[in-house]
Amino acid sequence: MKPLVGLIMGSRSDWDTLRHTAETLETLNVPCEVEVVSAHRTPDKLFRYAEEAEGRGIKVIIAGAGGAAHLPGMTAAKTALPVLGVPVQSRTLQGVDSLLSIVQMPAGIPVGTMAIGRAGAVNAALLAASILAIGNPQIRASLEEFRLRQTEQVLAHPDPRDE
Ligand code: RP5
Repeated sequence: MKPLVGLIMGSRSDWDTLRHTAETLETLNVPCEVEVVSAHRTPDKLFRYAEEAEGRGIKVIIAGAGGAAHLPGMTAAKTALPVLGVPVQSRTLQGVDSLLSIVQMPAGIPVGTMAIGRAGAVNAALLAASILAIGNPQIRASLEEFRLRQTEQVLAHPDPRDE
């Protein structure tokens, strides 16, 4: 299956967080490509990636980065595809730096900013799937199934003391 989501991250060290995005997309049967693309260390590659993604059939880009996290914003500046940004929890500032770098885009170039860390990584996959589901009944069905299972799981274990 041709990838519909482009999952990029600033460093291999971001994979611990962004693997939750890849795993959630896999659960939903949404094909994705995964690549390290750094705004700072490989700026030319970033431009190429953002310019070529749509032509390859990518519909949504998820970009995760930490610290001075320019990757989502710079990617969004070079493509008309929707870009979702995942702030990676940094060691020094616990990801508040990443969050503010990603969320505070000046008017004109939007980045859909998610929560810091794992929650944001999972939700980026779910939001990308929701966007894709507009024109794809299979992905819509996968999303509905995911929510149903989640609800059932909570209802099946109401006592927090149970294992
Ligand atoms: C950012 O710098 C990356 O997204 C990563 O979160 C952070 C640290 O990168 P490494 O020094 O671990 O490669 O560009």
